[in-house]
Parts: sequence; C-alpha cells; structure tokens
Amino acid sequence: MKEQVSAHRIRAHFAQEMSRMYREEVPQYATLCDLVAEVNASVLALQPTLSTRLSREGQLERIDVERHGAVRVGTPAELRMLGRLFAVMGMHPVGYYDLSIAGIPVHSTAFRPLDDASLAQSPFRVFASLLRLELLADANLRAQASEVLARREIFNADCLALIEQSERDGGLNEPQADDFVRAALETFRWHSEATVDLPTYRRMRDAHPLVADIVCFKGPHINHLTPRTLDIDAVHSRMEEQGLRAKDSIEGPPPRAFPLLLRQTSFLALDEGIRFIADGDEGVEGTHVARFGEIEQRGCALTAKGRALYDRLLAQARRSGQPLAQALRDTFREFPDDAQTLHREGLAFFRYQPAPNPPGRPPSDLTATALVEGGWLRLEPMIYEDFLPVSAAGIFRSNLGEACDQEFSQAGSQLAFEAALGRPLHNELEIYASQSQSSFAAALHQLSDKTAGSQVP
Ligand code: OOG
Ligand code: NI
Repeated sequence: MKEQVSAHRIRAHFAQEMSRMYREEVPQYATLCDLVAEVNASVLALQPTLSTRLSREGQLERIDVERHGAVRVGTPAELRMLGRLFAVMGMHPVGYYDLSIAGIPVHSTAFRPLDDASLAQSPFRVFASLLRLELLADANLRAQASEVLARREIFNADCLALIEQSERDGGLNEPQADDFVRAALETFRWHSEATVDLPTYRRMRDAHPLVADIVCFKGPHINHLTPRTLDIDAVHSRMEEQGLRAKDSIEGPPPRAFPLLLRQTSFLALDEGIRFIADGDEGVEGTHVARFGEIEQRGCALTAKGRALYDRLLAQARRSGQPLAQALRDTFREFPDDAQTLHREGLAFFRYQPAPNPPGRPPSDLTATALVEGGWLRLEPMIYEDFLPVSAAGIFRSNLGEACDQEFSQAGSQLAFEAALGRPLHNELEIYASQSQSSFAAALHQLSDKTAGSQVP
C-alpha cells in the first residue's frame, strides 16, 4: 500500500482547486483577489515589522490563500455526509450558529482544523448551513421542498467511495487523495440549470430567498470564498473603483489599535442566468442571486466575558439609530484596547511566551497577570478562528438580493443540529481556553529552565 498523505495536504489542495474553480466561475471574485493581493503588498511594503513577523511565523507565503468558503445544504443526510467529507481533510465541526434570530431559516457550524499547527498548514474552513424547513409556515411548501430535496444526490459515486475508503484505512494515499479532491469539488460546482420549473422556484423564493437557493439546484454550490486582507478598510473602499458593488458596511468590531474577533465585508451577489425546467426540451430563462466574494481580517479571540461585552456594545450601536460605523466607534470606547488590560480583565484569550529578559526566578505563587505585569511572561493575542452570528446574518442578508426579514417562533437547537450531523460540535471557547492554558504551562516551564539558579527578586 502506498504511503498516506496528511489530511492537511488534502485540505490545502482542495482549497486551491476550489479557488481556481470559483475564480473561473465568478470573474468578479478574481478581481477581488487581485485587489486584496495589491493592498496586502502595499501594507507589507509600508510596515516592515509586520512583514518580518509574518515571515518569521511562516505566514507570508500563504497570506493570499482563502481562509474560508460557505455552503448551504437541505437535509440532515446531506449535512452528515458533508461532515464525513470534510473529516477526510482534517476539518471538524466547531461552534453552533443560530441564524433564525436574524430571520434566516438555517442553523450552521464551521468545519475547520482544530489546532494551530493544522491551521498553519492550511487555514481553510467552510461555514456550512442546514436549511430548517420546519420554520416555514406553509405546510404544502414544506412538503414540496422536502420532495424536491429527496430526489437529489449531491455527492458523486467516486466521492462517496473515497470517503468510505478514507474512513476504513484511516487516510488516503496520493493518487486516491487527488481523485478525492477532483470528485469532492463536483459537489460545490455551480449549475446554471435549476431542477424545478420557474413557478416552483418563485414559490420557494417567496417563502425565503434561501429556500430557493438551497432547494432548486442540483447541489450546494459554493456561494463565496474569502481571502485574508491586511487592511479591510482599504479593500472595502476600493471595491467600487474595481467595478465591484460593495456591501454597505463592514461587519464586526470597529477598527482598533488591538484588533478583536473578525471583521468582514463582501461585494454583493450577482444576478446570474438560470435555465428552469419547462414543457418542451428548451426550458425557460430566468435569474438567481447567490454568489459573491468576501474578505476578512481577524483579531484576538474573546473569552465568554469579553464576548458578552462585545455583544452588548454591538447591540447598543445597532439600536442607536446613528450610522453604524460611527455608532460602533462610540460604543466600543468602553472596550479596553490594549493587551495587558484585556488580559487583566479576563476579556480575551492569549498565548504566553517567556520574556526575553525575565527579572530572575518568579515566586511560585504568582498569577498569570502578576507574571505578565512583573515582566516574566509576554502576551501574544490568540487569533479568533471562528465566525460571528450577527456578522454572518449581515453577510447573508446583503447577499440574498431582496428583503427577507421574517420572525420565526422556534429557537435554535444545537441538539437538533448535532442529531442531523450525527456527531457533537466542538465548543470554540473550550478550544481557546485549553490552548491558552497549555501555552501558559509551556511558558512557565521554559521560564523555569531559563531562570534556573537565579535569585528570587
Ligand atoms: C454564509 C454567510 C456566513 C460568514 O463569513 O460569516 C459567512 C452564507 O451566506 O451561506 O460566510
Ligand atoms: Ni463568509
């Protein structure tokens, strides 16, 4: 048997092929990528220290590769197989996002690598949403949608066989991995023919634009990809000049000295020609709005306490009635904007390093805060690798092509999502907490090696 390739290599290859396919399918996305590369290059030219740090961390050569994409599926069986497909690439479900709070009839997770080493090898993740037909009021429409969904198979036979092979053998060898990437990619390809007639499409779209997008096509086309930018404000403001229609505002926290969580923005989804089923062979022409391009810039992960403060200040800004960017700047004055304060107040997650010149051996009973403030340990922000439901809702909403706000009476249900997926979701806060703790233990260990024999001050 040939040697197996790592899941991270398969993921990197898949992300690269997905990017190539999407640039070809959506030329505006290729334009966005060029703009991102140009802005990244000029930021690096202006900030040599940033450039040196990224290069030291091995991030420079992967600066322009996509950080995430998104897909939407229609049934528990589709979600479950999607989970098995992503597992082949070392991507596991992290976090539960209830979008019904924003009038969007889906709930979601992010399939992503779990640890830093894997993220460093290939940072690609996929935001995956499952349709919640049960939220729709019209029973006939629900029945019709389930029937249409039950008729489709979104994974091809090669893809299914290779998922099973990987599960059986605990991985794939190189030719199998290449076949897998090729076969898996087909699931996410765009189809310009709908599987339903135009009246059915309209009925679905009137129920909710997302229902039409999920139900009326052969498969869950990738609906956007998202590279990382080093200056999201610059890319956002230059989109129009490149002929891209930018969404109104950047989602997430305002610009800060110490960046938090995730900021993201997109160009608006395109109106694309679709052929609908009709009597006679030809079908009829119509259009569908679904696909767009997005960019993101990430900052420090917040603890539950920090996140509660973030949610409160965001809600306050949105309620204020002022233009959002200004309102956010105002309300976020309350959020500490430096590493030491965020650490001391337990608002953010950090990684620890022994300080280059610690003042002797630390007393054994010091807290993390005392060790940082006494000059023994250095803080490094732990980057937020997940998503934000309010931001995701903003991205969904500006890309659905029309007003779609609805009120749903049922709350989110992580249990129902997990039952559909067939496995539990990882909790993102637990991941950050455990990574922070192990980095603290490792830093203490290195510190005691470094200061062995020196005097307690
Ligand atoms: C997903 C929107 C959410 C993000 O970056 O928050 C998302 C979708 O439109 O399917 O990708
Ligand atoms: Ni996105």
